[in-house]
Formats: sequence, structure tokens, C-alpha cells
Amino acid sequence: MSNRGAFIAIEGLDRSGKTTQVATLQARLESEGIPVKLFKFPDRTTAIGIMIDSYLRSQSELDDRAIHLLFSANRWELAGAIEQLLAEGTTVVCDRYAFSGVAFSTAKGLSFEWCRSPEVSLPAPDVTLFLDISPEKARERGGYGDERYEKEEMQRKVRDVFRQISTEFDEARWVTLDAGRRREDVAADVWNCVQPFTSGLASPLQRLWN
Ligand code: NYM
Repeated sequence: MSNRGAFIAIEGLDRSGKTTQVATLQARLESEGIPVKLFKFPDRTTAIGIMIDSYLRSQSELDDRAIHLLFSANRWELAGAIEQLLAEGTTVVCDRYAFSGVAFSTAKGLSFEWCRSPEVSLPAPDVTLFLDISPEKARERGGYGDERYEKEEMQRKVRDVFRQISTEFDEARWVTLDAGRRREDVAADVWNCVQPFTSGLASPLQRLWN
């Protein structure tokens, strides 16, 4: 039987250069002839995603728990498609995943355990690359945008929760990269981490936090 595709999650703080790194990784995989599909969470195009988008742009108000569950539901509505692609041998790259869900909602004051529960049993990434940047460096890059959560104090808390999450995974499954460096250097590290996965995996897909 042929290998399944690898499931790669890219997480990062706002202003970490995540979008650029994801695009660079996608282009590199494509240039190597590796079938790849990119997902971005939140996926703002679905009915659930439209509600999330409106909330993030402060055009609607929602209870903290309700929006948390919508972010999670947005992943669950695409989980089947992700599993299908992986089974077909396609490498799946996710720009943000369940870890962002837990980090941002916990940073708002909800309990870590409560935030994690709707994410349990989602397809587990084979490796998560966390693009870490200090709020000071983010400020040098022009500061944050206008969406909800894009405030320095919030970003500090989010960073702390990401660090807490990282302690739950071994080094092979969670890699923290210093994203405050030149983008070429970060891209080289991203590729070094992803390259071993490009021939796919024989091992079954795991479930998150099971
Ligand atoms: N975000 C993202 C959450 O609060 N929970 C989630 O589950 C996910 C996936 O949405 N500030 C937050 C983090 C970001 C915002 O993400 C939108 P992006 O990558 O800026 O589009």
C-alpha cells in the first residue's frame, strides 16, 4: 500500500510572517512535484466561517464560548476533507489549526481544559511548526492589525499558552522556530522540518489529544 500524505500545521503569532512562510512552503512542495493542499483556519468562506469573520472584524458580538465552538466547528466541518486528501497521498498544510483555537480562547480567560475539549479527536498533525516572535519584534514590524485579538497584551498571553501547549508534545511533533529572523532563514528551517515528510507516512493518522 502506498503512503498517506503528511499533515503539517503551521502556527504562529500575529506578525510572525506565517502567511509568507505558508505560501513559500506550498510553492516549494509544488516545485518538488509533491501533491499538496493548503487549508487556512479560520476558513472564512463557509457559513460558519462567515460568522467568525464578522466577529473578528468586530461587526458582531458573540459569547466567548460560542465563538470558541464556532472556530472548532469550522475545523470539524473540514476534517473529513483533510482525512480524505491525506488518505489519497496528498500532503496537507494548515495555516493555523486547533492550537490557535486553544491559545486565543485561553488567553481571553477561558479554561485551558474547556477550550481543548471540542478539539479532541480532530486529525492530529504529524508535525506542527510554531513561528514564534516577541511582541517587541512584532512592534518593529509595524505592529498589529485592526482585528480582534491584535493587541500586544493579548499576544503576550497567547504566546504563553502556545508555550504551554508545546510542552505536551515531543520534539518530533512540535517545533518552535524563531520567526524574528530573515524570512529566507525561517523558510530554510521550515523546509528542513518538512522535507523528511515529503515521501508521506506509512503510520496511521493520529487523533489530537486522544
Ligand atoms: N483564531 C484563529 C482564533 O481565535 N481561534 C482559532 O481557532 C483560529 C484558527 O483568529 N488572530 C484567531 C487568531 C487570529 C484570527 O487568523 C484570524 P488569521 O491567521 O489572522 O486569519
